[in-house]
Amino acid sequence: MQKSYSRLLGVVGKPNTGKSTFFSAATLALAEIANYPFTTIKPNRGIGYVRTPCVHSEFKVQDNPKNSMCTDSIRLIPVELIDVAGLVPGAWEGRGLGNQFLDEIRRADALVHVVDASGGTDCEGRICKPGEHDPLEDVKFLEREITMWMTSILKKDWAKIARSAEADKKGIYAALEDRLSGLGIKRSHVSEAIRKAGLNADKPTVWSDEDFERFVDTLRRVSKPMLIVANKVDLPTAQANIERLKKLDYTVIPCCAEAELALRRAAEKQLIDYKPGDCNFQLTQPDKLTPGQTRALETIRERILLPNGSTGVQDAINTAFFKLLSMITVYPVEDLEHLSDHNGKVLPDVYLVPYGTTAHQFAYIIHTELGESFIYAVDAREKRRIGEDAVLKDRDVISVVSAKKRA
Ligand SMILES: Nc1nc2c(ncn2[C@@H]2O[C@H](COP(=O)(O)OP(=O)(O)OP(=O)(O)O)[C@@H](O)[C@H]2O)c(=O)[nH]1
Ligand SMILES: [Mg+2]
Repeated sequence: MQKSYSRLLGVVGKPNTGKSTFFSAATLALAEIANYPFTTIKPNRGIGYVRTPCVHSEFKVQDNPKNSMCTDSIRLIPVELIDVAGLVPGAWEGRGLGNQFLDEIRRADALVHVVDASGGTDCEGRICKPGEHDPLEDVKFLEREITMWMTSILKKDWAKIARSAEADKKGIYAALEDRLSGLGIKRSHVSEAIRKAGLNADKPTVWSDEDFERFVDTLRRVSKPMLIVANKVDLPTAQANIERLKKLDYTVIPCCAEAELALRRAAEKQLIDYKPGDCNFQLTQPDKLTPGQTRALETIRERILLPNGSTGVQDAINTAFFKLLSMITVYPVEDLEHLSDHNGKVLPDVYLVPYGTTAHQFAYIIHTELGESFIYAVDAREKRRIGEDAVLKDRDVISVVSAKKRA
């Protein structure tokens, strides 16, 4: 498979909530998991997958995936995940393991906040009586940590930034884009945050402290969109908390990371037939399982998969890309008749691109040269030409016609 992971998902939260378990389940990379805070110190990086029904069955062709995988008509598109150390209140000013871990998520496009929904770990991740800790507090705390971290980066030269933005006509968008590019924050994020916070972009010098705080908080929401993974749903105290978490302004995904990890490992050993995100599994080699393993798998089926529809791990990754980041999948092909590339590989690649991407922008995403020599594109489903400004749709199969023949 080709290696091009342009998207990064950050797995964040306080210690001991199951971040590394979620990460391992999603990537099958080995990460240390233990029932105490700060098990993870160095961040873990690995490859997880966005799951989408492949277009090959609709077009009635056999595909030869190159930049992704396809099993049973399910396309799995690689994305990078980073599992960082747990954050404790005050991390932004150096508490716990400090803010180096916030720095690890600079490049993240979106965040998955893993919460211990059972309320069995206190605000610093120490074990407490299940139900004793309120996970809603963890959501507030994490928002504050990230906002304060961004504030600390911006605050020290804010007066200078604001003055020079007004003086040299460069404007606040360009000034902030320069200052924040290291955090993966783009000009579009800055302008959206200023608009949503209702601030005057021409006069940043007159923003009050309160305006500045509102701006940074909005910028956090816009540039690091987040969903809540309500983990440990297998524990009895989780359900009531999940209902309460759902009242917050976030997408909440009930999850049992431990169950997903067990299923993925069993599938890897070919003991069960299970794909990430499936609502059920089949035992393929029941005689190879011990009675204990069979019982554990059946418990997962009855307590997690059947009532919840899935373990939640795959849903979280898909929701991050399709909902938080509003991405779509587009399949580029060169030969329209065979839906293949120039080597005859059928539907080799699929790209995750933001909704709103035009045919011309898509050509640039495939290759700068293809963008530069773009003439028009053809929609393989409708078999018709589309112009450079045509906005692509999810599951489009597109052939770009350019002035130059691609190497
Ligand atoms: N009951 C239950 N326990 C879980 C689940 N997921 C993880 N755990 C347990 O929670 C504990 C912490 O898991 P980790 O994955 O190490 O947590 P972490 O958030 O990475 O912890 P730090 O690295 O210390 O920040 C371990 O004992 C896991 O087995 C789950 O879905 N249900
Ligand atoms: Mg960990």
